[in-house]
Amino acid sequence: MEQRLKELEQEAIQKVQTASSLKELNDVRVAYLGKKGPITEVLRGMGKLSAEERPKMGALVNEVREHISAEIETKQVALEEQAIQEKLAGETIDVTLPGRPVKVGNHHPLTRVVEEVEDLFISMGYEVAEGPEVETDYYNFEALNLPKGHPARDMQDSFYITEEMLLRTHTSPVQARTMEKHKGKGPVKIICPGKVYRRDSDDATHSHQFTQIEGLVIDRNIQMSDLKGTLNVFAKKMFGEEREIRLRPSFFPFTEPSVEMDISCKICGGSGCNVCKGTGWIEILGAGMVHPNVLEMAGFDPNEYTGFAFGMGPERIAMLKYGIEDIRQYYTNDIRLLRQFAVHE
Ligand code: FA5
Repeated sequence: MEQRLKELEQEAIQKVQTASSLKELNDVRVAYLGKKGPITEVLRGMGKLSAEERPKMGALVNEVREHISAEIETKQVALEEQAIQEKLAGETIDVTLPGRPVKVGNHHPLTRVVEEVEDLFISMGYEVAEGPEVETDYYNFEALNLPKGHPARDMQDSFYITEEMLLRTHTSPVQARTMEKHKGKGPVKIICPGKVYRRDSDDATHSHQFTQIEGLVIDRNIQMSDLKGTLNVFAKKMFGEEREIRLRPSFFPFTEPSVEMDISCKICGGSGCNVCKGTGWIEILGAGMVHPNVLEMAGFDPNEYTGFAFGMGPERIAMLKYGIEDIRQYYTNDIRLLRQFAVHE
């Protein structure tokens, strides 16, 4: 029996020493020291021993069990330490490695132009106003001196939703809405960027959905010279100090007089080229003095107040600024075009 115990001790200790994980070690513990293990088995056979041998053998069994337990404990500490070291090694960070480059998005060229125009006008005391894209016939046309059946409605072919509702064809309805809110009291100084929709056939310079930025100023003694001065500041800030502007007579039912503004061609400096079709000038916006009928319909007294308004197409402006040749490039979202506008700051 003593011999058998010694063998079991040797065997168990060898297995403890070769255990490579805490689980394996626990399996050894259960196998040798557990209730169904061989040592317990030996204890059970002690009944057959003589009275003198029994305490001797009992002491030996305890000694073997303690020895195996002590070995297991020592191994357990070693395995736990090893596990910690492995975990630490796995989590080591090499702080000297170069960082992984983070791909940063950038603003769409149209967003950039809109924000640039907004910032400029905010710096001149304007507020940014907004209005709905699904608009009533009243604000899109009637409140702008374009009653039903007016021939000038044909200038802006429209997407109607019902008889009275349509997708706005320009940002000018925001003028009428803002003036109404002021209840006949000036001053009003707003800029209004937004999407507009027209039943135009898409080509290099036309889109059925595009962007406009509207400007409106109403106060006492506002004159055409204020409009011209404002547009001059705008043109020079957006396109450069050397650029000239030219106002040409035009027609809009909601302004009187009405003008279109041209800017001197950046490419040829005014001498005439393909881009400006040989004229030296490129048209970028429509503008004029707010029509007295429009003031009156919105609750302003035209004898007390005057104002000017303008509406520009940021697509056209961004084309000129960045040399984009086809308006459709804004909407196809080709990442190669967009990447050219990455700002590295
Ligand atoms: C208007 O829409 C007037 N509401 C502008 C205005 C406001 C005049 C206030 C007076 C006072 P017009 O239809 O010309 O005007 O459009 C203005 C600008 O929108 C044009 O100069 C052009 O840059 C742009 N635009 C017009 N149609 C399209 C289109 N289909 N695609 C892209 N841009 C367009």
